[in-house]
Amino acid sequence: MARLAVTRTLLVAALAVPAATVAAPAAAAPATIVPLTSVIPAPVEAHPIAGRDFRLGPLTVIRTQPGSAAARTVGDQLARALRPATGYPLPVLPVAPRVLPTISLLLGAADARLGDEGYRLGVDRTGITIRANQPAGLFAGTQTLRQLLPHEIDSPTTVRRPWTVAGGVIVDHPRFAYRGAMLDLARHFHTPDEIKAYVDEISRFKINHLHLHLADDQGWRIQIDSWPRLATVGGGPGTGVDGAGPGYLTKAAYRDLIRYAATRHVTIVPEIDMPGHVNAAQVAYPELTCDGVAPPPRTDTEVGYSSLCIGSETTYRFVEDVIRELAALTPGPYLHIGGDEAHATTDADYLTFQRRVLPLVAKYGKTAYGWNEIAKSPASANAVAQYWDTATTNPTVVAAAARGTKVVMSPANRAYLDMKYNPGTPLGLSWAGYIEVRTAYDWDPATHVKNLPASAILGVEAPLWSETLRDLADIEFMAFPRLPAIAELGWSPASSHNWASFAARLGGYGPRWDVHDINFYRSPQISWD
Ligand code: TNX
Repeated sequence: MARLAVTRTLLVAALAVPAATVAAPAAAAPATIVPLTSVIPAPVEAHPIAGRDFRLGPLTVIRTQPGSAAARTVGDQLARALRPATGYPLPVLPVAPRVLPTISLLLGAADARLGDEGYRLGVDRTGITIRANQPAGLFAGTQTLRQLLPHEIDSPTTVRRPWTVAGGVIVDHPRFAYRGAMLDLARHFHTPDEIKAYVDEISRFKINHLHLHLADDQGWRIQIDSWPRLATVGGGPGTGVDGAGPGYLTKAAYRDLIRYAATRHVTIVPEIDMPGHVNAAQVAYPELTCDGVAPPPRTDTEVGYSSLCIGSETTYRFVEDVIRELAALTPGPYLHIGGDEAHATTDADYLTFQRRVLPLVAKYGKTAYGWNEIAKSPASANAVAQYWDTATTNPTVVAAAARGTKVVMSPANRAYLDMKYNPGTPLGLSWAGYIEVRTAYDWDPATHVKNLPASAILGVEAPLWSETLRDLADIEFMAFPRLPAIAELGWSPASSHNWASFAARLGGYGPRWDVHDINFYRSPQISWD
């Protein structure tokens, strides 16, 4: 009986692909087929259709929209993602002979409600078609497709097994326009290769912004030509927490990162934190203090003790130079100017500073973005405020939203990836509490803050501060699996929110991280496959 069923399965599989592929030495492993409903973040609609499974084979080709270089880039990336494990050549072509099994990536004629980032993915026996209005949607669709293949698809070496995708249709588009992650390069520098590796992982969950915290008390991490000592001194030896995180991005390295991220449809958001969190800048340039005396370098994790000199014109020359150079380097729309924990700046000085500095960001063509304290300033009306408060009431932010300020939700007790999972977590901090996976998942960005209308919410972001982190393995341990929880809050419809469903899908995702050596936290809240 069992043997009969197996024979029948093989026969069906053989009939589904052209004769040449049947000879492929692929049928050794069991034919696990990933359900269409297992994707993270959960798609808007997933309709399985029995009997329409597609099997990738050695003759499969990837066909991309003729004339579109961006679609071609998405096709090339998909091929590079699928070649190592399958061992198939997967050529990327503008046209494909009808007889060959084909993965088509096509632009245009897609449903309007898909917007710029949505896609429709159809799977039947002859091929897979992803259709989108824009290349970003094709990219999102290919990330979904990767999750629909067996987890061994992420193996860096060839695995002999059938590569079958369940038949049916997925229609998908994001809930929020802004879905972010943040890395803190100031407390410990992270190298361009580490940042790129993080971009690879977060873009799989349709995160579309990476915020880089480039300056703080312990270090300055971006080259600024008009103030060169910021990087050479502020990013020099002995900088970072415990003096153990030196380094900075040259302009060339920063531009290269922007290009790399753009290919993954991730926009870089640079942050220079001010008027507080500026000790490293003041060590490099003592004229940025009110008494002109350089403070000692700081390698501890205190916050709230430094301030730019609000009454000094040197301050505004410095700020404008930095904003001008950073704006010129950055194609994305946002420039983050920090503004948090300015405890060494008086309230009046804080308002004076923001009245001058928020308009400077607009002067250089960018939308100003800052931590939620900027909502205190009337000049923040056209800005974006990043909500890191742990309270669910904040009348200042609600009033700013009424003036037009948009809000990105990063409540520290939900979305901060540097908080420990539990008291035993070896890395991380706990000032905002312990954040297990369910705590990170079970909240709604649109209703989290009392009286803050959903229309004010631009999206969500998961910041990862680096006081306790050193290398990529540390980043991975804190980000995964909580980053996918925040990504789902940003992408999936509120109506799909369901802990049991998310937990099951996450459990199924674990082997994907295992197979390419991601150091994720095996939360006891999840039954890992
Ligand atoms: C608060 S949240 C900070 C950072 C720290 C972080 C550590 C915010 C805007 N400021 O300076 O690195 O806590 O969790």
